Amino acid sequence: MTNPPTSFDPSRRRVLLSLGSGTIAALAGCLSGGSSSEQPSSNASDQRSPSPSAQPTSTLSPDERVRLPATTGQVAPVSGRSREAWLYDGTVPGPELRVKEGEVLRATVANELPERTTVHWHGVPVPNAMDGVPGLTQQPIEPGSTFEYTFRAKPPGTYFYHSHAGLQLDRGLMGPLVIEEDDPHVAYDREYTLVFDDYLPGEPQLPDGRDSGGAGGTGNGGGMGGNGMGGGMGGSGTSGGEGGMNGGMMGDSRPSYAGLLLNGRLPSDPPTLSVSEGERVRLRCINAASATTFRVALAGHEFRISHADGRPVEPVRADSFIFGAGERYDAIVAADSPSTWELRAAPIDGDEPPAKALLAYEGVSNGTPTPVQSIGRRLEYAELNALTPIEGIDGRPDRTFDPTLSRGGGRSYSWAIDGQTYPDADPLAISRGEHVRVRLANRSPVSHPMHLHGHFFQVGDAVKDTVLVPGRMGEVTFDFLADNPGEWLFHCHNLYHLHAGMARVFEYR
Ligand SMILES: [Cu+2]
Repeated sequence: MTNPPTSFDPSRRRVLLSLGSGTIAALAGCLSGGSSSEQPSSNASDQRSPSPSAQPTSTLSPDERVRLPATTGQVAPVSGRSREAWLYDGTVPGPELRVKEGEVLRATVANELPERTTVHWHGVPVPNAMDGVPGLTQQPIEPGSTFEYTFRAKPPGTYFYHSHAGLQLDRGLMGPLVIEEDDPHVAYDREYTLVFDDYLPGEPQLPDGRDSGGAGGTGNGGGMGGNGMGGGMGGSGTSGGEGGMNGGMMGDSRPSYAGLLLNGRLPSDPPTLSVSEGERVRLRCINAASATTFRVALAGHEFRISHADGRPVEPVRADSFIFGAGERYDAIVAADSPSTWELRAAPIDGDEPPAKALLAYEGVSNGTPTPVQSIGRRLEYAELNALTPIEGIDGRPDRTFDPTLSRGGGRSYSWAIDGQTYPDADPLAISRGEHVRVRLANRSPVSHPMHLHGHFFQVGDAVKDTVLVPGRMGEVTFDFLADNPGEWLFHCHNLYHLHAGMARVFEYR
């Protein structure tokens, strides 16, 4: 059904995928689907407080079905030091889900965890009832229960899926989702999916010791209090509070991680990306970390950035790029330098050793890999030109918001948008069809990767769903079209900031 890119060998690619992301596509069954274009209907008439029986039913018949068990299990990125993690289908990252654009995906999530959970399809503008925000778009899935997420996979692009309950993402509950293009605008011979992550053994906690809060912390309202033991973040004992920047960025924004992972592996045991001389390789880079911004560079090669957050851009050359939690970049690499080279992803705000992969040419003896010598020329947002800009947002916006991003007040660790900490925050009311402008101003010293559910937005000439707002008075303006009614979370994708209140809801019917 799809026309593969020139010189593209699907059978070969499938094998490579198993090397690339740790697991092969786990899509099982392939019912020929009806192609009704309706969105799934929902019996959740009041989505603000979904009823326990609000399992949305879908009139879409699936082309692809996958069962996605969420379980506890063991991971051992460092051999001999196995630790408990929470996993989709037993792996970190979870299985790569692949569908063709326009197909209907049905994912049956089976909750075999000790806590309630949900799954969010990051970046995909799904119907609201499929968006996976507990207490907002659905009741969380109880332990021992299942939930069927059904949606039409479009537009094509590189996405990921992850738990949206509490701090579960930082236990390992995430995996890549690829919606394949019928007609890619760039040619390539093979591809790899690269999932960047920060590895935290044990249970995540807010720095003031509050626990992970189950499904409640990201939407169930109130009651964020807790009595956890000591801070899991930074090790600096930061107790939050206004202006309480003790501990600096480490204590303020991210835990002290045990390591940084690329496709589930520490830099001491990097995954190998095999290539042949003359090939063009597509790298689908996903920042699935909970709190880490990475700088990514590849020794001896230039990136040709082809997609930002899944959306096609005019290919732009860069030696490195920086991406925050939730962002994705696809890059084409011309394999024209036979040797073994290091791909390196260094944390911007941390001191863990960079995550690594090796680009290894077939037929070339594996000598010592050449490390990244310099970061060279870095990709800037201003260089991204979307091939398909968002229609309907020319000219003056119908509505403009000017939210500030800052630490919350009070004694507990909190983060605020316009001084309010979610869920104790006013919804942002908009109307269907409106052109909405959001002018973000960052009044904190740390950067915030801000993510909007259910919509892409235009930022400069790029079309994205997550944008990094720099610290120290950084400002970013984006525009979106209100074309997908519902209640949509808008939040910082630093999991600890989100859980400490840095979220709002855009709502419209
Ligand atoms: Cu943030």
